[in-house]
Amino acid sequence: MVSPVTVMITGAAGQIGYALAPQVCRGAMLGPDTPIILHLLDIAPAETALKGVAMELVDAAYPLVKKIVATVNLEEACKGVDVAVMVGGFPRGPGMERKDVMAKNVAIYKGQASALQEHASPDVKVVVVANPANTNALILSNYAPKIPKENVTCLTRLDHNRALGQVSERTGVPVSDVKNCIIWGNHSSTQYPDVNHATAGGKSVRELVNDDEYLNGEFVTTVQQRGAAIIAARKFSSALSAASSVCDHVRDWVHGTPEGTWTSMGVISPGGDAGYGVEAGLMYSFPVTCAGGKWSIVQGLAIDDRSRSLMDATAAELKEEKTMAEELIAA
Ligand code: NAX
Repeated sequence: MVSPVTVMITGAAGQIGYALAPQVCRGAMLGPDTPIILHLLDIAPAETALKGVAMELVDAAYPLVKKIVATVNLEEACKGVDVAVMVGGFPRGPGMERKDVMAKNVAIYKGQASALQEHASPDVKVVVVANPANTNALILSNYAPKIPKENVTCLTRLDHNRALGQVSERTGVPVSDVKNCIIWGNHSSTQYPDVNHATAGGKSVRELVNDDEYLNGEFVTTVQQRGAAIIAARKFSSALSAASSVCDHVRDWVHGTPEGTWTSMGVISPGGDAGYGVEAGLMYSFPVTCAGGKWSIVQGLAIDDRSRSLMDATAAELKEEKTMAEELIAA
C-alpha cells in the first residue's frame, strides 16, 4: 500500500486551481497508484467559491482521494503538506505598477513561507506558479530557511511545453518526440527559449527546421508572448495548460525525468560554471534532469554568444526584481 501524499493548492478557487485539482485527483501529478490528501487554500472573499470547488471534487468521487480539506486558514492548509503548489497571489490589475504588485506578493509570500516551514513536512517540495513566479519563490525560500533551498522551485514548465509545442507544429514531428528545448531565466517576456540542443524525431531541430531566422525570431517571440496570445483569444489567462504543466513539473521532480530527456525548472542558481555564470542565489530557469526526488542542472552545454547575451538579459531582470523585493522587505 502506497502512503497518501498531501498536496496543497493555494489560490484553489481560481482558474488554475479549478483546472489543476481534478488533474491531481486523477493521478496526473503523482501517478495512478498514489493516494492523495488534497488541501485547498484560498482567501476569505473566495471562501464560498472554494467550497463549491470542494463540493465538485467530492461529487467526482475520485478513487485516489482520501480526504479533502478546503480552508481559508493558512496554518490548517499547510499542515503535513508534502507538495505545495503556490498558485494564489495578487494579480497585476490595470494601471498597477510592477512595484505595487511586488509589494503585495512580498507580504503574501513572506507569510506563507513561515506557515509552510512551521507546519508542512520538513522535506516539502514547493512549486510557485503565481507571478512574478521566480521572485515569489525566492522570497518564499528566503523566509523559510528550514526548508532546503533546493526544495523551492518555480514553474517554467509551461514555457518549456510551449516551446516543444511550437517545434512540433513547425516540423510535424509529434510533440512526444520533441526533446530538450530549454527555457532560460525568468517566467516573463525576457525568458530565452533555446532550441540549440533540442531534437525532433532524433534529429537536431536547427538542422531539421533549417531556418535560423525563424528559430531566432518568430519562434522565440511566440513562446515569450504565448500567455498574452491566450488572453487575447480566450479573454482569460492560460489555465488548462498551466495546470497540466504543474503536474508535469512535480511528476518529473518526484518520479524522475525520462532517460536522455531534460526539462526546465526555475531553481536557485549555484553560480559559477555549474550555474552557467548566472549569479548565485537568483531563482533562474535552467535545463534540469531529475532522479531520486532531486533535480540537477544539465552541465556542459555549449553556449554561443547570442545565447549568452539573452541569458544575461533575463538574469539582469531577475536581479532587478530581487533588489526590488529586498527593498520592499527592508522598508
Ligand atoms: P485567478 O485570479 O483565477 O486565481 C487566483 C486565486 O488566488 C484567487 O482565487 C484568489 O482569491 C487567490 N488568492 C489571492 N491571494 C491569495 C492568498 N494570499 N492565499 C491564497 N489564495 C490567494 O488566477 P489564475 O488564472 O488561477 O492564475 C494564478 C496565478 O498564476 C497568477 O499569478 C498568474 O499570473 C500565474 N500564472 C503563472 C504561470 C506560470 O507559468 N508560472 C502561467 C499561468 C498564470 O498566468
